[in-house]
Amino acid sequence: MLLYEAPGSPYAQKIKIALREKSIPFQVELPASLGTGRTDDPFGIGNPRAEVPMLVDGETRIVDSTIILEYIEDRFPDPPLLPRTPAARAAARMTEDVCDTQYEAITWGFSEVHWFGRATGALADTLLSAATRQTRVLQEWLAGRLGEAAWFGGETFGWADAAVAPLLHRSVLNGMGPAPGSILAAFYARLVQRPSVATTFAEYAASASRMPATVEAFKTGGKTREYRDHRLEWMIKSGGIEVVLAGLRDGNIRFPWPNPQQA
Ligand SMILES: N[C@@H](CCC(=O)N[C@@H](CS)C(=O)NCC(=O)O)C(=O)O
Repeated sequence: MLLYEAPGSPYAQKIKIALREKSIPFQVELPASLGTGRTDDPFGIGNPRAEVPMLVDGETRIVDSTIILEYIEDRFPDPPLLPRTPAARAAARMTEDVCDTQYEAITWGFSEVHWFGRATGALADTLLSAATRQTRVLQEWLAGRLGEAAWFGGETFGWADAAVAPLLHRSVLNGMGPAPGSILAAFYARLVQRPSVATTFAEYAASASRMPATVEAFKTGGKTREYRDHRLEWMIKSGGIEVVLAGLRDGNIRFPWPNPQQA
């Protein structure tokens, strides 16, 4: 199986953790066209939004990390990542959904300011303090769902843990990790010991040296940032509508497929 991915993508990290938990061998490829929205290469086949992750399994091509996770669980049921009871399965999916939407948007917003320099001065302060406050809300919500359990699904590492891991890790790297001594800090300490997670985080760390070149490609290399879904919502609700307007004016942001300019 081939996974089109980017080591820093939390959605791709979720899939790599899941594949590793199930001991499924896979190859990875970082698409050269990522960040352009172009679909004229193999990565673009069956992937109109040109987003990672995309899983290729023979003739089957699947996009969207939640749908990929469902596919992996259906195709390789052992060991299961979803818990057994309908209620617990729904709980795992709800945790994943919040991580993929609200939590991811916060970490993305932080990067837009910190790495991509979309805001400076007072606007940067506004956006970063919004990210800090919202991260706290999300982490409190997660701690409430975890309770005293070792993992989100109970005693066994599973679906929700794979979804939480990349976002919690990103928060830690951003200096917004859980409070020392908290339930979530203890969970994070367990998480980084897990081989599937440790390998995935190590790949992310190894890719960090490419970050300045990535940032440059978005400034001068014809790449544009995709302001999609909850990310766009985050930027606007957190006080960054000017960032969106400047990006549109300067032509360095884009919206998802279909392109409004397309015939
Ligand atoms: N809903 C999708 C979101 C995937 C996504 O947004 N991926 C980002 C990387 S983290 C991407 O590929 N963006 C395309 C781009 O920036 O051009 C999923 O769950 O897989």
